[in-house]
Amino acid sequence: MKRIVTIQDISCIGKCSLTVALPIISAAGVETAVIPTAVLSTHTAFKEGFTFRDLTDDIKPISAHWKREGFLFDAIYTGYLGSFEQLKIVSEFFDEYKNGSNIVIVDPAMADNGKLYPGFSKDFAHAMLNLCSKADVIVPNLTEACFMLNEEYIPSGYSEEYIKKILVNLTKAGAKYAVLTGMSFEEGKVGVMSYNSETGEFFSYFNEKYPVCFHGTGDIFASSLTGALMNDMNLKKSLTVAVDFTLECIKRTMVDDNRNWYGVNFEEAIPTYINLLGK
Ligand code: PXL
Repeated sequence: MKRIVTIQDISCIGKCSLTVALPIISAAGVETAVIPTAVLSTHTAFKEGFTFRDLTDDIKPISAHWKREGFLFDAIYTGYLGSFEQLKIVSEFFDEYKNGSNIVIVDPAMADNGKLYPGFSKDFAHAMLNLCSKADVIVPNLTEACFMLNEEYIPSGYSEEYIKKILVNLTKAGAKYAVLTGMSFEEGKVGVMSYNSETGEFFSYFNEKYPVCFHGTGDIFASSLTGALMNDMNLKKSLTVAVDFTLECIKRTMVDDNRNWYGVNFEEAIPTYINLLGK
C-alpha cells in the first residue's frame, strides 16, 4: 500500500483541509499520514469567533521522529498553510523527504474569487510561490496564481492565451507541472487546464458547471487528484477523475435543500470516486 503525508490545518467543522483529505485519500486505498499545522474550530469563512491553535512548533519534532523511524512517503501533499514560518518549515520538510521516486503536490490554498483569505498578504503569496517552486504538481485557482505572479486577475471571459501565459510563468518559478483549477472558457463548462514544462504540452478537461461556489472544493479536487496519482494514473487521467468527482460532490450538495453553506457533500460521492478510480 502506498503512503502519503498531507500537511495542512484541521478545521474541526468546515469540510475542508484535513477533514476532506483524510477520508478521500484513504478511500483511494492509500495510507494517509498527516501533519496538522493548526486546529481551528471552523474554517476562516465563518465570519467571527473561530478558535485557532497554531501547531507550527510540532512540525519539526514530528518530522525528526519520522526520520529516526525511517518512514518514507510516496507523495507529500500540502494545502492551507498559515504563516511564513510554516512555509519555511514545510520547504525544509520537502528537502528532507523528497527523493527520486516520490512526488510533491502543492495546493497554494490562500485565495479565491479575486481575494486573499483572511490573514494573508501579497508577500505571503510570493513566499508561497517559493514553496511551489519545489513541487512536481501545483494546483492553484486563477486568483492564487495571479497573486503569486503579480498578474492582473481577470474573473471571466479571459482568453486561452492569458491562461497559457500564466501556466508557463508558474512553471518558470520551478514546478514541473502547473494546473489551473476553475477554468471556464465556455458557458456551462468548468474544469482545469494544465501545462507540462518538460514537454511543453497543454492539457484541458471540462465538465458541467453549476453557477455556485462552495468552500472546500479546491481541497476535494487536490485530495482526489493525489489519490488518483497514487493509483498509478497519469496526470491527465488523474485530472479528469478529480474534476468529475468534484462535480459529483457539488451535484449531491445541490439536490439537498438542507445543505450546509460551508462545505459540499463529498461523503456520499465517495462511491463515485472509487468507481472513477476503477476499483
Ligand atoms: O479550503 C481551504 C481552507 C483550509 N483551511 C482553512 C481555511 C480554508 C479556506 O478558507 O480557512 C483554515
